[in-house]
Amino acid sequence: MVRYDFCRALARDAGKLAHTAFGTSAVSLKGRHDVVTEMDRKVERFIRAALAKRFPDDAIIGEEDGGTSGERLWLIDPIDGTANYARGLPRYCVSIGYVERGVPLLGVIYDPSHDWLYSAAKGDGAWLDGRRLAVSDAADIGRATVECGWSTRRPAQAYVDLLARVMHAGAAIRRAGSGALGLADVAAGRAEAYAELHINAWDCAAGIVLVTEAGGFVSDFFAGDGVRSGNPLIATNAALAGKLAEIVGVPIVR
Ligand code: LIP
Repeated sequence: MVRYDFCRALARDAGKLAHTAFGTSAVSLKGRHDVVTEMDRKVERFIRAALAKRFPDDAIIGEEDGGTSGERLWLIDPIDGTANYARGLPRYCVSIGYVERGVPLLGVIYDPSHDWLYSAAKGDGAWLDGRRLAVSDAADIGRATVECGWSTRRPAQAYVDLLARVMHAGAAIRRAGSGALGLADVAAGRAEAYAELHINAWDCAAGIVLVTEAGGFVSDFFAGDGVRSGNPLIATNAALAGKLAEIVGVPIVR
């Protein structure tokens, strides 16, 4: 598991770098409510350089500098939850996913604010540091918490309609600004589901491996052109998969 060991150490090192400018990094806008900081770009360059040196034939796609896909592909979000990071809110992470021939194999998410390292490799389980993770076993949507990720990539009304469906189903909603940490929470059983009408591959590739290795179910994010164009996403447990698929309007696979 050379790549697994390497990216766990790399995510932690990248997170330590990110935290040196927590809440103080220069901020600019890529679009409405789409924040980027100087440190986002610096951390992505740091991660790219390390991966390119160690695995020169692998492809890399990152949120800030893009890239082209390949059989061996790293998907990087240098700072997920940038809007929180920029304002000094301790809810952000480094997310590194690895996909081989279209199959998500590795996921590492590092939360520098808590020094928490989430990691998962296909077939090896999902972990928070040394603790094994498992999704919630809740089966009642009326007792569930569903994090509904949001961005301006879909119309506001579509998001409002999603919230209405989730709440009318009886669930509590959460929106905490980091899709990767929202997926880590599902893997850790801290939320029953994560749903988003559109999310990018760099945001969710690592979290998808975490959730499935923690016994959860996800929608087929990598179908079609998911790697380059993103897709809707649901991540939840077996008991609620059908209900979430109905609420969000997206089929769920394993
Ligand atoms: C985040 C994504 C997610 C969205 C958040 C935020 P970023 O990405 O993980 O899709 O719900 O609002 O956009 O921009 O912080 O890396």
